[in-house]
Amino acid sequence: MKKIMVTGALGQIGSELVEKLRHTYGVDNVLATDIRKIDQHEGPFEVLDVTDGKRMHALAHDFGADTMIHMAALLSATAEKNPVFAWNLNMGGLMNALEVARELDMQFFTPSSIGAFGPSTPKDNTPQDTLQRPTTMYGVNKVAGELLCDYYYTRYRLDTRGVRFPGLISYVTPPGGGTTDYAVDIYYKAIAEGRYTSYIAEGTYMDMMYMPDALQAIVDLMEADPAKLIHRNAFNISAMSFEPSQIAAEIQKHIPSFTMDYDVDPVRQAIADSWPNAIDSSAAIEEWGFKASYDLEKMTVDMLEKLKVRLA
Ligand code: AKB
Repeated sequence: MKKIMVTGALGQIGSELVEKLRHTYGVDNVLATDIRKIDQHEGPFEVLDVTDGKRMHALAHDFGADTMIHMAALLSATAEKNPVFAWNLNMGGLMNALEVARELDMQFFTPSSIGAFGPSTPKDNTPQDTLQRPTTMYGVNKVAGELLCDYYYTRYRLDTRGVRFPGLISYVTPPGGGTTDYAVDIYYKAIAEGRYTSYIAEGTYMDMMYMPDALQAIVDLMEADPAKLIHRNAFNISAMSFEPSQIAAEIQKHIPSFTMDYDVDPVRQAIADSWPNAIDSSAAIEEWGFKASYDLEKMTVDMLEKLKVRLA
């Protein structure tokens, strides 16, 4: 049985991922770590600042971890507010996690993002291997991270794997500081207030995915036959691409009185404008069988149903 250490375990992806991994591999085989402390946690939990490489090594060693899932990072909009801090956390944390994985011979996963692309990247059907000249600190971190993971594989044969996540939508843990967060907020506001003001302009397409598909993708990639992986790190994966008025229209099918207006945030809009409209996931489909079960319609039904219960 795998022994997995997760960093950023209380974040948007981490909190649900830990639950899924514990369900799959056993509660005691998954060590959750985060810089935040919480009073109650079901299963092993340790406080960890990922810039502290020594503590990361000690925790992984003492737990007997054979797999590192490194999730701790600042998202795009927050990184733009404090680029130096973002570089130190995103790159320092990743470097520490890779070094710990190398020293303890662990399998390794870390996510990249559609943020690793920039304005000169082809916008539609964005290829797996293409021009990557991002204009955000987050994007610079993600490209550097992709290269670093490739480097650890070619130089040390460390079993590094990763995907480029699109915007992730979930009813469990809200995201913080991302550009795609509007596509989560809109569901909360639709139920709580019956209206939403979008900070992203009409006509701005971005790739998105429902959280259960994202979690399954991590497990599937980590379990994939290494002989079939040509890319290993930074696989394009997407489940859908839409712009704000399309998600609003989908919500209106269930809440006819729902309305949306716009108050565009120039910083997040500029980031969104620099990202692709829709990426091509065919390398992930061919090399390890990536598959998404939720499209916009199915996700909206589930989000509204689950949120109604949660917000009641
Ligand atoms: C963000 O918006 O920063 C993230 C991402 C696409 O990486 N959700």
